Amino acid sequence: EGVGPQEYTGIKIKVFEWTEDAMAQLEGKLPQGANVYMVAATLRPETMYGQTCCFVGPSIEYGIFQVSETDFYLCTERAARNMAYQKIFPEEGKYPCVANILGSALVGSLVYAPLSVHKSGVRVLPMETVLATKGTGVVTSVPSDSPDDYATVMDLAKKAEYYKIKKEWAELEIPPIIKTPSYGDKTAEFLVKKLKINSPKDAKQLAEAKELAYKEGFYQGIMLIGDFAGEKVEVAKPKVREQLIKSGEAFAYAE
Ligand code: A2H
Repeated sequence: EGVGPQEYTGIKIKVFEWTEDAMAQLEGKLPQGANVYMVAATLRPETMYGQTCCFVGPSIEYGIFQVSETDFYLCTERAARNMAYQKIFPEEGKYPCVANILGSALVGSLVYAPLSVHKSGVRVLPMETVLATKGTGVVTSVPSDSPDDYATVMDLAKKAEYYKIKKEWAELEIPPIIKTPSYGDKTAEFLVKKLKINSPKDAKQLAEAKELAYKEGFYQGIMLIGDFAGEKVEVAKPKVREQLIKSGEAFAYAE
């Protein structure tokens, strides 16, 4: 990536229904009433209204790390270690792990994505292209504005049986979040079609789409939803980030 640190927003996505598989693996490892948050690293906090699912790498190993008496973060160990040097855990350099779990065991869990229009929750779904070496290993899905996310949800819906998921989990409504002069109000869909992207594995075209979407969204985009509707993305982005951090639904995370 570019020079200097990447300033992510760590979005706290609370688990409120584990899969049976996850429940069996976590049995006895979490205290009664524990809050577990999957932490998704994003560069686009202003798009969080459009979250439709939460991606994990099915073969990535995650840890569950204790941040307070009652609260736990689910992410890669690598990310937890970084967080421990950014005052995210109470004791500098410490990130107590209470359990490990494979991404595939989390697929199907019901989670609450802050700010999302889908208030009754979204599902954890598999994304093969999640890198264990970047961010937290958890990626929140915003198919209106991320070409990767759009290509992935389309593929998941098309091959639901193969992925062992319910088709409808990948087919939550995609609300328009940002409008731009070149791509309309569904930037990702527009670019995926324009660049003839057929699969989440079309890495080269997706990289191009990502670049175009980011530039146009950031410099030309206007918010269509939320407290900053009508404002430029450039202006709204730090405001949405601040709001999420103030409400305790997110924190700053750099790497
Ligand atoms: B972004 P950079 Cl709406 N593996 O968030 C693969 N992708 C990852 C990841 C990982 N381990 N960790 C984070 N990401 C994704 C929103 C979004 C993002 C939108 C549009 C573009 C976009 C919703 N998904 O990213 O390599 C996350 O997806 C394109 C720049 O560190 C994160 O922001 O530059 C972004 O990639 C971080 O990518």
